[in-house]
Amino acid sequence: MKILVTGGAGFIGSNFIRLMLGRYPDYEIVNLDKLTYAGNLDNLREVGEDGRYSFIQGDICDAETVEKAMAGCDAVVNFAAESHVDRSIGGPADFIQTDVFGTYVLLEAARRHEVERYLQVSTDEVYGSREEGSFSETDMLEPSSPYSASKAGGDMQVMAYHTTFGVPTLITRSSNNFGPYQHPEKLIPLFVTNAMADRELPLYGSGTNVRDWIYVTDNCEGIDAVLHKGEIGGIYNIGGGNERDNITITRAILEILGKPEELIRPVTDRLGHDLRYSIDCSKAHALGWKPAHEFEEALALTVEWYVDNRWWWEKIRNEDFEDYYRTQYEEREQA
Ligand code: NAD
Ligand code: TDX
Repeated sequence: MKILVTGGAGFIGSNFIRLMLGRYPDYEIVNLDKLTYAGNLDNLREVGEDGRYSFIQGDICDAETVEKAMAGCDAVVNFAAESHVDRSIGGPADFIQTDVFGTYVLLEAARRHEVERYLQVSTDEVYGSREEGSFSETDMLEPSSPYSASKAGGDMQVMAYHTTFGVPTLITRSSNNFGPYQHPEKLIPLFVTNAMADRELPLYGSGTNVRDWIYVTDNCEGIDAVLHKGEIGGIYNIGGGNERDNITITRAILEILGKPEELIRPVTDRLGHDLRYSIDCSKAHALGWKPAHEFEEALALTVEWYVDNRWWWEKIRNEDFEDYYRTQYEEREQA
């Protein structure tokens, strides 16, 4: 099988490429990635020399580039997206462009190339927040942020291309991923790398917002299961079953690193901050997939990875990142 992976230089996409090349000796992977601030070829150092892997730098919104990249591919797995909620609040345009329009460009090409499978990597955030119970795949979408609204827009295009044009689509909606190669703008790597430098941990609002955390390779295995065994036209929730509030995660990180709780700094809340995400994953479980990692152990492994791989994140936490960070937190304090 030859798979076009888009956004493969990001956090989850790079973990997925590694998994697929390791698991399927006769598969080929074409990675199409724009290399935005979030794309990083360091994430794929080990596979760069593999003859079954090729890389194209390009934008999924550019029909000509997509056309060339998809030639000869049997399947498409779309990870490419603007993915950070806080950035979407600061500027939604890139989110609508990539997450909605880019998805449309890929679907058009998938339709023309008659690919066997088009898998859209989506998120549990499209359902919105709920205080009790869990969302199933048939629940309505009530996104809260420009990010989740853009992802929902992408999902809707995917569903329409299946119904109208018969494109063989699949959608996975996963919960919050964590693990190696996650950009330090996101909660866990931000707090780990801040705490390592004895910097404060900016915890939004009351710290009681709940996310369901999944170790990244468990999500990648879920995507693999859906790609190979999912019912065409189907949507599959992929969750870790690890609901934790942010203050619990923060304390756990400090404990692993042996740092004091005085580093926790409550800051003004994120606008439109969803209180709780929760998904029912019985459909994905019925495919034979289950997450393999126990949360506390996987968190400790993740912290250890950031401790051992300063070379990776110190390049990313550069001047541009520190400028972004200052704007984020200065604005929060002033609010
Ligand atoms: P990421 O931000 O780490 O990576 C995104 C990648 O997409 C980057 O390599 C970037 O360069 C690339 N990209 C962005 N715009 C592009 C464009 N126009 N053309 C080509 N490439 C482009 O994101 P991630 O955390 O790895 O998330 C991957 C996917 O999974 C996203 O679709 C995201 O919405 C979804 N998702 C993420 C999580 C999570 O917890 N991280 C949870 C659920 C779903
Ligand atoms: O500095 C912070 N302080 C803080 O309290 C940051 C960056 C986050 N938070 C809170 C906000 C959330 O409640 O931590 C929680 C997790 O935040 P993020 O890491 O930004 O993730 P989230 O907003 O939940 O979205 C993530 O999971 C779903 C990904 O970024 C999305 O791409 C994915 O769809």
